[in-house]
This record gives sequence, C-alpha cells and structure tokens, in this order.
Amino acid sequence: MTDRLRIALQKKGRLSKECTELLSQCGVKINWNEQRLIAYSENMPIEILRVRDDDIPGLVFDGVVDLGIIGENVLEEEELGRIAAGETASYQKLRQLDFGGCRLSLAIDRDRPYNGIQDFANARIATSYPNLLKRYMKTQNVPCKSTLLNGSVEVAPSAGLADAICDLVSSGATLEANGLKEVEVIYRSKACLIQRTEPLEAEKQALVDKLLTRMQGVSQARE
Ligand code: PRT
Ligand code: ZN
Repeated sequence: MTDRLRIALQKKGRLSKECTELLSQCGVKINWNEQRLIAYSENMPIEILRVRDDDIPGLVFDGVVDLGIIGENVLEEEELGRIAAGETASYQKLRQLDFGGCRLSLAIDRDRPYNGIQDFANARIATSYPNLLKRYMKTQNVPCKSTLLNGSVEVAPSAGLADAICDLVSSGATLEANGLKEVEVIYRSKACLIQRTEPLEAEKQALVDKLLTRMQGVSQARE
C-alpha cells in the first residue's frame, strides 16, 4: 500500500474542473498529466486517482481509496444498489460541496396532462437511477416499472421506449429540447467529499483534517 493519501476524482466530466480548483484552493499542487490514471502532488503526500464518476463510490466503500469526491446522486444510487445485492456499503460523508448541484426529476411529454404522482402507477420509466427511483416511488406507494438506460434517457419517450423519464436536470434545457416537462423532483444533489470508514493512519487522518479546515476556509471566504 502507498503511504500517500489517495483521493479518487472524476477524470473528465461535470465535476472535474471544480474538483481540481478545490484542491488548488486548498494549497495542494498536483502535476496533472492528461494520459495518466494517477497524478501526484508535489507538495503534499497525496495522489489522485482519476476515474469514471460511477467507480468512485465503490472505490471508497471497498477502501481502495481514502477519499472521493462524487455527486450525491451517484453515491446514493451505488449504495442502494449494493444493499439491494445483499452487500454492504459504508463511508463517511465529510462535507457537502458547493458545486455539482442538480435534481433528479420525473418528466413526461409536454402535451400530456398531469394530475399528480398517481399518474405514474404502472408506468414504464426510463432512468439511469433505478434504485433512487424505486425508493421514491415506494415512499409514494406508486408501483411502477423502470427500464435502465445509461445514456440518451431524454429520448426514450419519443422513441417509444418508455412512458416517462427520471433524469438529472439543471437548467431544464435538455427536457425542453426533447419536448418534455418536469413534473416531480425526487432527489436534490450536490457534490460531496467522502471518506472510507476503515480508520486511516494518524498521519493521513491529520492531513484529511487539514484539508477539511482549508475547505471550510475556502467556502467561508466565498460567502
Ligand atoms: O464519464 P463519467 O461517467 O465520469 O461522467 P458522467 O457522464 O456519468 O457524468 P457527468 O460528468 O455528466 O456528471 C457528473 C455529475 O454532475 C452528475 O452525477 C451530477 O451529480 C452532476 N450534475 C450536475 C449533472 C448535471 N448537473 C446535469 N445537468 N449531471 C448531469 N446533467 C445532465 C442532465 O441529465 C441533462 O441531460 O446534463 C444535461 C443538461 O442539463 P440541463 O437541465 O441543464 O439541460
Ligand atoms: Zn458516470
């Protein structure tokens, strides 16, 4: 095992830029190399593992990395998935971060009337978040069927694959462009910093505490 603190970040996507900025604001200097899976800090005993965001929760649950930054939506979806498979998923949420904000919403054809959540009874809903959807529909006592799509969810209704979708929304432009309207918000998400539950060596934990104090300072300076 490495004696550097290992942090998993999204390699390329909506969280990457802000994760990089956050580390830099915390005084962590990284030698980024586009091609490499691992990047090293030049001024602190830290290494960055750059992966698909979907892999980050599992890497933390399994203790393969010490910290990870991930959207709460992906984190909870993976956690529910593990639990559904009879496995365990443990982590500590250290901090919610002030980026990556979005909502997971149910949307239907713009022209369809909407009378409430009961309209989804027995509907087929396309989503990349079947576990979050299932949990929500259970709390609402509405039975529905989901169909898993890991991309192009917004075209499922017009392609005749589903009656509705449950997808991430930020500005709403994607729904609009696909003739859909948002009718229920089922989950609100931001990026968050998580740590594995298995205790870290004292020096690594001290470094985590230092980073957390700095993050606190960064966000206070913004307010
Ligand atoms: O390649 P990798 O698997 O790492 O990345 P990814 O493609 O799975 O994820 P990515 O980079 O798209 O998103 C990473 C995380 O950013 C998500 O898990 C959310 O936590 C967060 N986030 C914030 C969003 C959005 N906002 C968002 N708008 N993720 C996705 N979207 C999608 C949305 O579904 C829609 O299709 O962006 C599209 C545009 O949104 P509108 O409403 O502004 O049009
Ligand atoms: Zn992903």
